[in-house]
Amino acid sequence: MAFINHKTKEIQAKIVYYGPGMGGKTTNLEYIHRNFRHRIDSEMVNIRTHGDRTIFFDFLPLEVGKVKGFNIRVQLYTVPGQVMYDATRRLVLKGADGVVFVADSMESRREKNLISLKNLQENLTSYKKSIFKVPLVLQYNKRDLKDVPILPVQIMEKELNSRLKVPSFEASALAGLNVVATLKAIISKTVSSLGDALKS
Ligand SMILES: Nc1nc2c(ncn2[C@@H]2O[C@H](COP(=O)(O)OP(=O)(O)O)[C@@H](O)[C@H]2O)c(=O)[nH]1
Ligand SMILES: [Mg+2]
Repeated sequence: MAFINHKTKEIQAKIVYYGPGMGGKTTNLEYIHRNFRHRIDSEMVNIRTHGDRTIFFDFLPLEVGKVKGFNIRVQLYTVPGQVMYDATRRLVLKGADGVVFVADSMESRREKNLISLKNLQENLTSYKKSIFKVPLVLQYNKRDLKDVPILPVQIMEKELNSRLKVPSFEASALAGLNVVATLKAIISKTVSSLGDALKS
């Protein structure tokens, strides 16, 4: 559950970018940081974990405004992708209010996407959360690639999203295609789920 400050009337929500290593999570956040600098009130914090990067920074989305008199502040995080960093990954996932799963469209990463999605499910389960209930969107990244084979979107939908049935976006984090659409979708899902939680 998000951090609620009753004094300042502020809710701090945590959104985590998850997915296989090298899929484009950090590139998503770098694009957001570059293009929304005026709305970001902290410098990008960049923690190196032996070559991989776990990044987080505060983000204050305008569209969200208030929910029940509370200002919503969103923090975006990425996790390290490599299998060996599962402990770090699980720690970053802790308390996540929303998750973006960044899948790699490269054919050669097909299996890696499946393994990572399964790992997300297991790590959510370890926090007694269900992948079917957590606010989640999928991003099929690297659609811009021309020199290497990429998977048709229909196949990615079938393999990754046939049971989840969450919003999905074809994207290029490198070119900035649908990076913001992905972000808006997860913010909207996260905020409405927080709104529901506040009601109950
Ligand atoms: N062609 C292409 N390359 C990308 C895209 N997104 C990320 N990359 C590249 O993929 C590599 C891994 O990206 P990174 O964001 O560090 O992946 P992460 O491990 O998921 O954080 C880098 O060389 C990026 O430049 C994309 O949309 N298109
Ligand atoms: Mg990264």
